[in-house]
Amino acid sequence: MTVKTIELIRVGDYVVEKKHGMTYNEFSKNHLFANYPVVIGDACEGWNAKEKFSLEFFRSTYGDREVSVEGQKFKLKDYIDLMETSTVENPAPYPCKLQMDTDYPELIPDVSPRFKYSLPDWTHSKLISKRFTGTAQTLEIFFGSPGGVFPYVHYDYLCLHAFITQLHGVKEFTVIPPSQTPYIYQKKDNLWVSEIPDLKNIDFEKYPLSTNLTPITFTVGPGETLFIPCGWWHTAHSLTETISIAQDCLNTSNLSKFKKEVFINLKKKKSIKTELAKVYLSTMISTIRVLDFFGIKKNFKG
Ligand SMILES: O=C(O)CCC(=O)C(=O)O
Ligand SMILES: [Fe+2]
Repeated sequence: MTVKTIELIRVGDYVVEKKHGMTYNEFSKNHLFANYPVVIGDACEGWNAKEKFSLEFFRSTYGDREVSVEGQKFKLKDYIDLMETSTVENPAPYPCKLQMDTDYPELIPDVSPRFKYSLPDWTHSKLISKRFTGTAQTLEIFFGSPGGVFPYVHYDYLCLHAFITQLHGVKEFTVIPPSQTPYIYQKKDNLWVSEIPDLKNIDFEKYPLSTNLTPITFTVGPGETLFIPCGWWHTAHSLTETISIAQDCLNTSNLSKFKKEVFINLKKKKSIKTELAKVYLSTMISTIRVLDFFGIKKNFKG
């Protein structure tokens, strides 16, 4: 099947395309290894979650579960009530996230089969010890509502790739290429987070280099999946009530950058143990590259 481009979002030299019917080959060449974003129009076809994951479903099935949103604790049903009255002027706190792997594993079949574009993925491989991935959350459900703004501009922790699928509602995303990192004012202690609080209202006196930024803003709607490659700065806000699935991914295409990020974290505590950890990680990464070579080859047929 040939790729059908349905829409182009052009900002300066940058174009983010929306594509249907993309082969793995096309994705791998023009997006995964080119490290270039794309909106995939049909990645989640076949997921039960498209029909099943409604606010009503979460209210009736998990309403009494506790969620923590921006430091505040809610019962999920009370948070959903807040979503329904959220406005730009008086927004519900955001983001409300559910960790699927640990807290809602029974819902994973509803976001399966995992789409081919996000495979292979080694984030949970035994070869990559949890010591390196630490607090990285790699499969989450997000609830949002009008006025709900992601609290910071960032690239995903440890340079993982992100796939964000809109099951319901519309989100506006802004992305900035990694080449513009010198203008983003990285936080000294968290290099993956920008100091600039709001890309739409930048204080150019405080952040003079940011005049060089060319943010690309576009919307992602129901059934669409945004691929945010590693190192791309981004943020998002909900234009309507939204339910999204965010999934991270690690493979040959981002292993080197992942390793660099892990080494930066390890450098904070210098010891023989961390030096050994570095050698161990390097060996595991070489092993994954070999395994991936065969795995990726398999996907090329798709
Ligand atoms: O959908 C959003 O609000 C952005 C989520 C995101 O970028 C993240 O969790 O890393
Ligand atoms: Fe992110």
